[in-house]
Amino acid sequence: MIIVGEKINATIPLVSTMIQNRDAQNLAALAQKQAAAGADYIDVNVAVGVGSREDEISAMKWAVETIQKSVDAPLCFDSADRAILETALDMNGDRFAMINSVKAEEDNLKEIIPLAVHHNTALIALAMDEQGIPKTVRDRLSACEKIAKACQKYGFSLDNLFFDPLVLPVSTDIRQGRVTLDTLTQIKKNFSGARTVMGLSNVSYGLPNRAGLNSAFLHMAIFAGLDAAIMDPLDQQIIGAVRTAEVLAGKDRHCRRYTRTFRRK
Ligand code: THG
Repeated sequence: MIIVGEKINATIPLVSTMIQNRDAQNLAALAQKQAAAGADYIDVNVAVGVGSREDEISAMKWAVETIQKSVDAPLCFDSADRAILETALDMNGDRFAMINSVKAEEDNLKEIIPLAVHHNTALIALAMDEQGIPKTVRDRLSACEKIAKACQKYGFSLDNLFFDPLVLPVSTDIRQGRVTLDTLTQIKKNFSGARTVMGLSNVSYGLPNRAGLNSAFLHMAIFAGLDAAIMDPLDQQIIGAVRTAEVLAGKDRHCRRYTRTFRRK
């Protein structure tokens, strides 16, 4: 499984402060710790929510420069704003990267997919459209269909696409766990070559025993065809769940990663 480390995200108060203070030492450490814990990509979201778009552009430039100096892992640029993504990709240079994300909305597809083509990146596509996150599997698949058509139109290979079925809290709608899992299954069935990714922790929002729920959901999702997860690689319980699921789903030859993870303890 591909692990995208989620910790460099301005919605986390300590990280927001780091970004605003241009605290390079702690930001670099956060990138290094995630890479050492097994993150294949480092997600980068610098939208602190105060200041102008120019401020966010300047924060992204600084963050990419700082993180690149400290880790070799490719970065996953997390923004809905084309200007921010463009800045990040220009700073990123020749290194491989991932764009997070595009959705099934005409203007957004037209802005983001050509950017991914131009910079030869991987791309996360959200199973949603201009009206938001659909409640049903069928409508989420329609959004994916629209995105796949746009990829074909702009010459972006599905081999570099990661569909995100989207995760909503089961505390507000008990059907949502199944909707995500069934959407995953359908995506793998309908779009050959495309891979899947999701942000894990939203499922357990508002409930106790979050790590337990997140781990169980990860097991089910890997069985349904999940290829990548945006998650906290510093959380030992979740990393344990990843390695355990890989073994049981037949995705860890000779149980190597599993043994390496649990022998150390
Ligand atoms: N899909 C895609 N991108 C996404 C999401 C998704 N990007 C944002 C988000 N969802 C995933 N990223 C985060 C980042 C931080 C936290 C949650 C999701 C977070 N972290 C707390 C912390 O580190 O302090 C707590 C971590 C925990 O308890 O597990 O809240 O769905 N494409």
